[in-house]
Amino acid sequence: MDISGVITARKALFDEYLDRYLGEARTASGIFEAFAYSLQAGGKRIRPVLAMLACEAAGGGAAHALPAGLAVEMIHTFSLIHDDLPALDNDDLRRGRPTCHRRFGEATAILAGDALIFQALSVLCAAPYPAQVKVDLCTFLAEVCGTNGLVQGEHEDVMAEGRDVPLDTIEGIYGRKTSRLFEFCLYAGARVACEDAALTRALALYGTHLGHAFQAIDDILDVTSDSRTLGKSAGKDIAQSKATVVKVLGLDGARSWAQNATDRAVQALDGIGGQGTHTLREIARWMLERAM
Ligand code: GRG
Repeated sequence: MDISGVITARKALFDEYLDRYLGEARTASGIFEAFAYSLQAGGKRIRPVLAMLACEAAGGGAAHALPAGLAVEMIHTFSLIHDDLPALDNDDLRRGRPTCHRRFGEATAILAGDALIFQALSVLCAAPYPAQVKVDLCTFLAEVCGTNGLVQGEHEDVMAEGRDVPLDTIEGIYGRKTSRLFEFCLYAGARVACEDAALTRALALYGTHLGHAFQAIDDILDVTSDSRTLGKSAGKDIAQSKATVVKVLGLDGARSWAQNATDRAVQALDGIGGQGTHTLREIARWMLERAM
């Protein structure tokens, strides 16, 4: 299977949809300019792609997951803008461009990030999904972002800087700051396509383990790659003494840890058949090898 072809095609569908959305939503404001700058800066779009693939695995068409994918990419972009702020990671480079606060100033970046959260909810509420599906998506999105998700994970990540923390603490941080949003992507793609709760749960669990592997590879690349390839500052984890699996296990140990998480992701799909889950298995293996 040409897995990069599968990803490229879904990414192109998403980028077209995003451009259309921004064309229609455009306002003559500094906030909108910063908001669109960060959303259109590129990025792998792996989260919307996963939502589309989950939708396909659950019997729907990829395009049906686009509003859910856009909402999740907005939340992800918001989290990157805020993560890059001086009070958090204080970064200058993101997606190959100056970070939002470097380009527009800190106040505008904070507010553009805030706007992305609310626009994400607005996109979900306006989506052509049944009312109950929209309620389920908004409810779950709030859960994975809140005090048992993204925000909590980011706080734990910042608090763990410079400290010696055990592996299970790092697993908890990865789970909340990265995996919960992956879990949401898979959940959302399945939820908009079907009413099969067991299938939706299995896909969401795949997303959880995949998120762990993804974050571990992100941390490995921070050490082994360079800023030009990654489009963001490499080498920061060691400089800031971040709590990562690389710090605790070394590079080889971190690779095995990512491999185990990938195996668990693939196992979560056991018993589910179809071409769609075959693609998800392939993508999990492909992600282990990613170079950016
Ligand atoms: C209020 C929802 C909310 C969050 C605020 C700032 C913050 C709390 C959370 C940030 C968490 C964070 C930065 C996690 C890192 C996850 C990660 C691996 C990001 C990189 O993702 P890629 O590689 O980036 O998919 P691209 O640019 O390709 O989209």
